[in-house]
Amino acid sequence: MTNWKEVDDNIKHWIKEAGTKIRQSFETELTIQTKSNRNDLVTNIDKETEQYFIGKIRREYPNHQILGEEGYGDQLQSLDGTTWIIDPIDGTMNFIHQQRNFAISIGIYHDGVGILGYIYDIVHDELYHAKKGEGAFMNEIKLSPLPSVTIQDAIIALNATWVTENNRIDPKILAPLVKDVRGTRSYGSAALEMAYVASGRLDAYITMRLAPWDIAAGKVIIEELGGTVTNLKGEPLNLLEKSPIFASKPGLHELILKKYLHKLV
Ligand code: 2AM
Ligand code: CA
Repeated sequence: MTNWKEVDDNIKHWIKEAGTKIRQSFETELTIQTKSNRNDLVTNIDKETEQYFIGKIRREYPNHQILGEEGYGDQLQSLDGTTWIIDPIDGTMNFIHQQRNFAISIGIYHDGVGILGYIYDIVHDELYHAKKGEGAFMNEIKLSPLPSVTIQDAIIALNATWVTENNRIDPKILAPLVKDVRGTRSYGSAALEMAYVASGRLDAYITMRLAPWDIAAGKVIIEELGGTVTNLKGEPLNLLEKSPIFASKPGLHELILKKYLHKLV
């Protein structure tokens, strides 16, 4: 049996240590490479941070599986057993260009069920964390269950890409939502955008194609607060695949599905 309290203590310690190293890297020159396209970036710090976590996990928990964005973990066939899903830096473009608006994201699942979630905003020293059934926190502040909100009063996170010509969604579907809400924001880090839904800074977040490591932690934290994380049709996510994401306060989720997203085929 896994001692989740011990896992929680270990992760918090490792995340803070990794955060300190990342902050120190601001003083050094980054090695930057591209992956799938010229805007899909990775640095030596992304790679070193993932290797740091994997080294720690392998030593303490040799029977656990690891899925990491930079590929130093395992090739997962299923979510059976305990699985760590890690993004060493979510928002790498922001890390490189802005030195802010990026985060470490770690979710731990047992037999496919989210147990622990951590999103660490290194620059602001804000650690969002949750354990299933035991509450969600920002640092030591307990977060409140998410209340509902009307569309007119909502601030949603949405990238402008999705209301212009693109090859993932008809821009006519989300443009009316953008007009109807109080405001839109785009931070460029899925993990932080989900942490902001959890903390109430945002009311919902919609995006078209995220990987499991972008959302594994955020899903645990938001769901612990009564929020909902699905694909754009309101269906459950498969954490072994890339997927569109719709994370929201509870009542708002149904309102947006019914009024705007039902047009998706
Ligand atoms: P990353 O920085 O870890 O790559 C940017 O809008 C958000 O989308 C970030 O969370 C970013 O994560 C993620 N992202 C960028 N390119 C992606 C890709 N090709 N597949 C999945 N997620 C991606
Ligand atoms: Ca990343």
